[in-house]
Amino acid sequence: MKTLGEFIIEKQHEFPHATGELSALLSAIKLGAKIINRDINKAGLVDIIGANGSSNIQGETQMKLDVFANETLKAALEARGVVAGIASEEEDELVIFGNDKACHAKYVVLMDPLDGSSNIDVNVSVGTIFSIYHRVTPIGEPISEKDFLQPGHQQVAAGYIIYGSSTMLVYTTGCGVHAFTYDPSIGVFCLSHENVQFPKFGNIYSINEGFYWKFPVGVKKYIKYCQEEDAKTKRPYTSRYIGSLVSDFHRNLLKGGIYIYPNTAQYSKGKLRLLYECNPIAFLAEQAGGKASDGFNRVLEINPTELHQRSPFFVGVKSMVEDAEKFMEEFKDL
Ligand code: P6P
Repeated sequence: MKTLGEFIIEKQHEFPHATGELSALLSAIKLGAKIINRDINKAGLVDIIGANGSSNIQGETQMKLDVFANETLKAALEARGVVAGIASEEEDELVIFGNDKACHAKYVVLMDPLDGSSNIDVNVSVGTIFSIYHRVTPIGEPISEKDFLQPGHQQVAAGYIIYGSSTMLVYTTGCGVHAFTYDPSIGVFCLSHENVQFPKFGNIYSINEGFYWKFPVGVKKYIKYCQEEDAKTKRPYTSRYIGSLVSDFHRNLLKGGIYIYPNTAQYSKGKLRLLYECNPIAFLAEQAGGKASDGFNRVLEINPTELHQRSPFFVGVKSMVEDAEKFMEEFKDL
């Protein structure tokens, strides 16, 4: 059994200019994940948090779990002194850490502290997504938005925690994708999947077909392609959609599939956030031999202009994403 901590230290030499700071950062995320995991598992036992943050059975004012997750990760990251600041789905503006180490900290972190949190009340898996960059502002100067508005290919590390039937932490530093399963009896994440790769072929497609009539024509054509009978390409594919990006991506990573959230009538630029949902998942996908695009272009090459900007997202088995892109290209003018 190899723990996440041991693995990070062991792999530290793979990371250029390894000074232990990235290891400390990943350990902060690990600590935050353990605390969030504890409270998510309790969510079924106390007065459920839900959308209104009602009080719990102890009579305390219960934070909404996604707010709690945000505060927990922020505190864990600030305490280590290796992060200059964060951007989060739960924060309208970027958060510059005030401690005196922050000005000299090397990294910035972007995160979706609890993606899919609306699923908690119905006991469906949810996740934390994180993305790590080197700051671009010189050490010693206060960071600014430009430290966060970097294209995804500049990521130093990225990953997610999935709070499901078991809790897993999956991450990459650009040297493969590695997954760790939490053992609550001893409070450690243990290496369970080293160097995870997508299967070469997949037969699962994940999309909210409720929006079918408002999808781009290329997406409609790809959905029908998935549903056609063709023994050679093992179609029809299976439709699986949990409504939790981390859960759908994790299943597709292990079993072989594609996840699509295109632009729709409600979300003209797609629903998912580029910086802390699409980019980290895209980094993992490419490291696992898969592909991630906005339907036309590589997600990791999009130059961000706003912290919370959205993007259409096609991610999964390389051949499946390429098939979908072919339909998008063929019908792009319709
Ligand atoms: P819809 C959760 O809110 C989320 O951001 C992703 O985790 C998930 O894949 C998607 O939105 C679900 O959106 O519109 O299908 O409910």
